[in-house]
Amino acid sequence: MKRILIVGAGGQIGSELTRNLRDIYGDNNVVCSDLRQLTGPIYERGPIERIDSTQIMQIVDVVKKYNIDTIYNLAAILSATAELNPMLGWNVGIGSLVNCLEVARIFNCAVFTPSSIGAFGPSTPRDMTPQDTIQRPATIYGVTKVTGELLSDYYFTRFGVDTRSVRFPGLISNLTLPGGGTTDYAVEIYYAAVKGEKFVCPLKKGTFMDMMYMPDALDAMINIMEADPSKFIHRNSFNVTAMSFDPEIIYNAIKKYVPDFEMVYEPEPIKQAIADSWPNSLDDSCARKEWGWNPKYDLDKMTVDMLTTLREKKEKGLL
Ligand code: NAD
Ligand code: AKB
Repeated sequence: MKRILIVGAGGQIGSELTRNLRDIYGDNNVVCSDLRQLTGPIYERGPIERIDSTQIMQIVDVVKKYNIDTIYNLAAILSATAELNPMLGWNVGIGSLVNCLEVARIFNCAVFTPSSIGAFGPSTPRDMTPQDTIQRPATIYGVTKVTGELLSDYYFTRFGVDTRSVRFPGLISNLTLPGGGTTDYAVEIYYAAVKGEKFVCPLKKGTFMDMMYMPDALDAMINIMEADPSKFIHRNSFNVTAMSFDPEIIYNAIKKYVPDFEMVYEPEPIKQAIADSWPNSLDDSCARKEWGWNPKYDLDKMTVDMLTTLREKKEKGLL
């Protein structure tokens, strides 16, 4: 049985990954940690530790204490927030990664660190972006992601550390709100629809980006770490996607079920510039071939599930 440490477990992904990993590997085999205090039923099912992942000894102590063999490194500052404070974006993204890799090298752990569509830039082919292509991002977030991909491959080839990763698109979920990303609008639009509010869209009509529903993202993170590595040609990092849309398409998908829903456009310059530098759609055929990536949710299936779940939360007074 794996002994797993999640670093940065308090965020949009970590809150759901903690639950799913504990369902599979057992509550006491999954240690969740974050800089912030973790409270609530999902976290309290098993061990909780406070780790600032920019401090290597804090990771070392927990890895030794629980005999950890697998690290999910989720600590980062997302694209729009990092653009407002580039040094913070670099220090957290790279500090956490380097520390996790060093600890993994010394204590023989596997490491998963998500990359992003943010690892691409304006000179990358925009449509059906290939697995292996130009990566010259125009954001500090993207610079940390490309660095992370290279460092993770280096630790594998140089030291044999079992590093694996996917390039996530925007993730849509309904448990924990996203924090500071460019794709956050695609989550916020569902909350507005269910609350009966007019949605103010921070991106222009025609701004296409890849997206994915959280259940598929969780499967990606768990399946890639379980995959037979003898089939890998790539490691850090695989393109994965489930759908591509612009604000108008997701608005109309929601309007089908919420006919009086209204949206206006008020583009935010930083988010718009970031989104304009990212691909419209990814080619994820290498992930499909090398470890069986196969998402289950398209836009309509995700929309029905998001609206149902958020309406239930609203009825319980949780929205
Ligand atoms: P998030 O911002 O919701 O969560 C990040 C967590 O890291 C937070 O709980 C925060 O408290 C924690 N953290 C920050 N600094 C820390 C530190 N020094 N030590 C320990 N913890 C610290 O982010 P997320 O959406 O859950 O993303 C997780 C990872 O997935 C990041 O690497 C992100 O770049 C990547 N990713 C996310 C998306 C997405 O749409 N959510 C898409 C692509 C890639
Ligand atoms: C962001 O918008 O910063 C993230 C991402 C796609 O990496 N959601």
